Amino acid sequence: MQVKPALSVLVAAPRGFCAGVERAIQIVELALEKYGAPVYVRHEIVHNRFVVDSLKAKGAIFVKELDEVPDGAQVIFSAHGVPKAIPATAQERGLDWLDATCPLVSKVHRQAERMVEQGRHILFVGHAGHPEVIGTFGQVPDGAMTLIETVEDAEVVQPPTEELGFLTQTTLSVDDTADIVTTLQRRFPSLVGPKGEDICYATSNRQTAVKAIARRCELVLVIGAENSSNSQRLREVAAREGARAQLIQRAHLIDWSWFEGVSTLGISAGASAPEVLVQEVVDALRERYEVDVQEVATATESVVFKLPRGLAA
Ligand code: 2E6
Ligand code: F3S
Repeated sequence: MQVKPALSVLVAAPRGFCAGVERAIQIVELALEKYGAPVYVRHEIVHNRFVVDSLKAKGAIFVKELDEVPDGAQVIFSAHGVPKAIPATAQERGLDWLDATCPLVSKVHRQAERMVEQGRHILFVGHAGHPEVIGTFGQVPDGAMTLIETVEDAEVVQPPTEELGFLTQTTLSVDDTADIVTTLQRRFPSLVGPKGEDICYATSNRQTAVKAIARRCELVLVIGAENSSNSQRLREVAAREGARAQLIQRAHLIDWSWFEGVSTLGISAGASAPEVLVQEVVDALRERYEVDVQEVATATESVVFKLPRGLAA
């Protein structure tokens, strides 16, 4: 029998599902139980194909826009949040809707409204086109918010007033955001905003954890989807620590040529990636290597969010 080569595997903790993702998936599952299939979901409930396919198998129908939802149907808004116009349109159409927006995204929505009430223009740090950014822009009137994506944007932005606030997307790079916010604060000393930024606990804990393993690894695999902002940030953080880093959705997408010269591999998973997919990767590794798995924990998490009224037990 051929002897398998040795591979040391460091698994980051925390990784994978956050409280907002757990809640969003539970909302779809409970709605299916309560109302029966089909239940419509506007946008991927969270950015993970495996999660979406599992819910489809239980009777969820995923649509891009509300006009694809038939009259009288039950519709759920994804964890990333929606512009105010979406529930308003659902209401007008008499649709029954549930909101799976993560409470930490909703908190940013309320901060945005408050800043506008105070007469402030908002500098919003985030990534263009992301559904969370579209949802947060949709909380305030057109022109009340300017998107800042980079330090360069922060250096050149010319806001319409000196009464300014800043807010951020929840899934940004902690380090890049600190640079952007510092630049904004230097240019606009009276800028008001959250303490630090609005990056959520799960995003920042996962970045700290992947940093801790990446500096000890030649290669880091992040389990997550291409369209998952927090997963993309984990891959970037690992790469900045000097490891080669790859984002993969499933074990069969591993390219084994990545493993040339690798004696220590790191694994993490985005907030929308289920643990079963991490175990699938570890199982695939065991088929080729004599694997020594060690979990490296930099924090523990105990956050749980309440379900919407009407669905809670
Ligand atoms: C809602 C808000 C934040 O792309 P992104 O990282 O935002 O989203 P997912 O679905 O990959 O992660 C969970 C999530 C939902 N994060
Ligand atoms: Fe919410 Fe953060 Fe997860 S904003 S959905 S707790 S990644």
